[in-house]
Amino acid sequence: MKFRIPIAVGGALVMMMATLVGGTAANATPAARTTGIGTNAVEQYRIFVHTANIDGAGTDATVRMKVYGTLAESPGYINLDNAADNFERNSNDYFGPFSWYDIGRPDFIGVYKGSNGSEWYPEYAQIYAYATNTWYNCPMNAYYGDGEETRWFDCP
Ligand SMILES: [Ca+2]
Ligand SMILES: [Ca+2]
Repeated sequence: MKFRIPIAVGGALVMMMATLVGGTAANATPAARTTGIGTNAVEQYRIFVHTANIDGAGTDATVRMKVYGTLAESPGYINLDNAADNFERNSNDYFGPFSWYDIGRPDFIGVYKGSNGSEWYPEYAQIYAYATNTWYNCPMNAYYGDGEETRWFDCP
């Protein structure tokens, strides 16, 4: 797991300290819609996951994802679920849109799989940022066993 040290200059440091005292902006749930690009602006994102076309790759387990960006992080681990039977073999699952404080460029993701479903083999995930109209690719090619597990993947 990687940790980032925020670089603050002058007033930005004061604002950051105020944010830390008053509540963590990066972890609060944004109320507003898109207001522009930059720290503390609220942006919209979508999450895409492709499960591999391999025998037994699909699962019904709970899956959650946290997106770590160059500016901030998604507000905790986002539960990835919709009306479809998600994370089946060779399936494409789209989630969102989600409103988060601007995370900058997606850097890496943390992906949690619960123990309430069988093993899972996701091939890759993509994070879509409406602000830049860009899909950011995060290769996974990871095998999750039956148990509860969190793994991290770069979005190069
Ligand atoms: Ca499923
Ligand atoms: Ca579902």
